[in-house]
Amino acid sequence: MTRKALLRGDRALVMGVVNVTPDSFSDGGRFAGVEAAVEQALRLEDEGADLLDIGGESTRPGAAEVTEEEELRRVAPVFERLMGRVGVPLSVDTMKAGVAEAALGLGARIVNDVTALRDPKMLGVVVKSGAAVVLMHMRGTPATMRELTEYGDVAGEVREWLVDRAEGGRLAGVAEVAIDPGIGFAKTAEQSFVLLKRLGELVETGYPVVAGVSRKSFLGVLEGQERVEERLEGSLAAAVLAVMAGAAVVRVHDVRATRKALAVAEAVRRA
Ligand code: HH2
Repeated sequence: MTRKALLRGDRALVMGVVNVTPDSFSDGGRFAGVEAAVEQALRLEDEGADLLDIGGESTRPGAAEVTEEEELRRVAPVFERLMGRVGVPLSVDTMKAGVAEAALGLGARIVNDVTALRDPKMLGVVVKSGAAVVLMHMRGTPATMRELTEYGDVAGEVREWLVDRAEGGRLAGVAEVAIDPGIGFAKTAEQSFVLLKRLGELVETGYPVVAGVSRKSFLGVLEGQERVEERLEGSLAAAVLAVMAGAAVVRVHDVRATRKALAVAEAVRRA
């Protein structure tokens, strides 16, 4: 029997973000407690999320790294409490193999790795578990990435790098691989707009494409969207553009509003 794809549906999927962190850029601290994170996850499912992405380490520019112990202390109880209570697949947003392994043992079915398997143990963990994986492009670490934005052709280089990582994962036996250009990760605002404009080139590779545009700082260069709280409409516009370019999944904070905006995009695509 073939396994049902988790990262591709008959329409674009909405992945709701649940940050169990004190310092995430857009909602840091709001859902840091276990109960608050569980409630937020259930709320996002109710709003129509197709997938839930749970993370215990902020990757905002300049963010401090957290230890594996601390990250586990944040996310493990959230997975424990959601097991059996949510109907949608859960994803763990982590760059650490130990955290991924624990979350997979607690019901996660997707590993969202912003470093695309940089931890040498991550590939083995993902293959063994049969989990799906999201491979995102970035350079350096959240602490250093703002200085690492020199590219000749950003869209071409990101595509080549992602295809290389994705092929490696596929050949090693990963059950399902999706790719993500990592908008805002070692990218200037201008480069992020280029990546969104040329997202179709990633779609052409045949891998499902995940796009994370929600509330990000590239939107903040536009008038009236400087503050994170002012970026809902821009985030929706960016999500629609990503889906019109063929993205399979959009990773967002505002699930209900995104589902409504994407219903228009889907209706136009089908018309
Ligand atoms: N963006 C963030 C975190 N994880 N994963 C993927 N695949 N793609 C993204 O674009 C992406 C991601 C940053 O957003 P957020 O989780 O809200 O912030 P923080 O990292 O500060 O917790």
